[in-house]
Amino acid sequence: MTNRTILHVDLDAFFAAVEQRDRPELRGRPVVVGGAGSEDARGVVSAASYEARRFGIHSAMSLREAYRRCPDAVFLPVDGRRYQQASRDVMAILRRFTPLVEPISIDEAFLDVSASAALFGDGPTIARRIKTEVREEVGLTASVGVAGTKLVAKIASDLRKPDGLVVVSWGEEAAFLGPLPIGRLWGVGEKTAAALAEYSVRTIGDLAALPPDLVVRRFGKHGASLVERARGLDPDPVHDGDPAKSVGHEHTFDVDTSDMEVIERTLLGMAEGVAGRLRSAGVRAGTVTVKIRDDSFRTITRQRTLTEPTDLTDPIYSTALALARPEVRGMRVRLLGVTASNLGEREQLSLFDATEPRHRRAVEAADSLRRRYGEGTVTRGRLLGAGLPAPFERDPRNPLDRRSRGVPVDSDEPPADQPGRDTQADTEVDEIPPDEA
Ligand code: TTP
Ligand code: MG
Ligand code: MG
Repeated sequence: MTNRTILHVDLDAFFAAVEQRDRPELRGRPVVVGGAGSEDARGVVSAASYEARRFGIHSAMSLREAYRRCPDAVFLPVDGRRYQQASRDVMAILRRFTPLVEPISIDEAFLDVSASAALFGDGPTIARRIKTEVREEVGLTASVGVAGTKLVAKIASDLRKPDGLVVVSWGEEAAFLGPLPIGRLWGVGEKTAAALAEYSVRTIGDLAALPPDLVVRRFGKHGASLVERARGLDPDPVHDGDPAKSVGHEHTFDVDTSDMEVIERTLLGMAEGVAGRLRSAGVRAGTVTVKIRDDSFRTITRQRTLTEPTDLTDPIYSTALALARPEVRGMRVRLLGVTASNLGEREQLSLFDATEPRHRRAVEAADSLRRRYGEGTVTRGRLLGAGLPAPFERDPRNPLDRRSRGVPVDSDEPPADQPGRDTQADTEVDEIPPDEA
């Protein structure tokens, strides 16, 4: 395998750093971002500035505990929109140096700059330029790891935070990883670490030195890849583009139904859930797809490209209904699904905003109530008592939701083929997802 140059870039104390950037009086002070801010007794810490970390405050700690540790800290609510914008600004800088950018969370990404040397210089040179441009243009500091693999680059970026730059040369991976505690290796959680301790493994180097067949006997296949990683080997390439290409909900009825009222309410509930997730991700969708399965497990999908991208319930619902109505006539419906795809950033797509501002303000107020008091707080009258799993909970398996709370979505999806055109996917007869089989 040829040598690759991979960078891992991660912003420092991201949410807190954006707050300090925008309010200079907070610089140098302990800042804690989380929940709904200081009055939120049940919330948890999303981000703590490095000044706050000196008091032992860290992400996922309860706000109550954070307050106990440092009552003088400034407690601020999460303001996802500003963090998303900062995230997009940073991702745009990264794309100057290579198209091979893989965002893996709101504040971090992998870059493969192997082919960028002639234009921009070697890995460490590009890393320094990225740090400078992010500081000067976005006002944030980033820590960067440079290495021949994603695994080593990621561990390296974390090592000298904040404002760090750690370079691991080709061939030095195992030596670099060796002295680090075993818990830093991907795939080693508390349980694996405890089990490895029985073999006196405390550092990554201890694991690399174990006979592989012993590890495989104890940990199976997982063990083999653990040893590989401990030796610095990680063939995973940088995946460009955005894995989050769509947002969808499906609902399987307890009893198959041909009741049009039930079908409509279900589509409405799903459209509402999909639209809410689009808004929380700061994206709009250009295409709506419905999926319909009947009692004999025949499944069809129908798709339509919207005349204008949207993140609102009504256009998604009316499109889904128009697509579903002719199909479900006389059918006993077992499952319905609504998916929005062809995603693009809000700013990019809306050359002009056709939505009445007052309506949008109402929608945003409802979103903020839901964020504060739970998904079920604001529901359309029509959905009350519908017996639906009301909130259509967020799905952590979906990359959009997995990266929730200010999700970075940098969709490179090309524009829709032809506005208003319907496309019909083939009928699949035998596809039964595992949860239904
Ligand atoms: P991280 O990169 O894990 O943390 P960080 O940027 O705050 O601090 P550093 O990288 O310097 O160690 O996460 C990025 C953002 O994601 C973080 O600022 C807030 C958010 N986040 C949460 O909301 N909850 C969490 O539990 C974590 C870990 C992060
Ligand atoms: Mg970070
Ligand atoms: Mg991060």
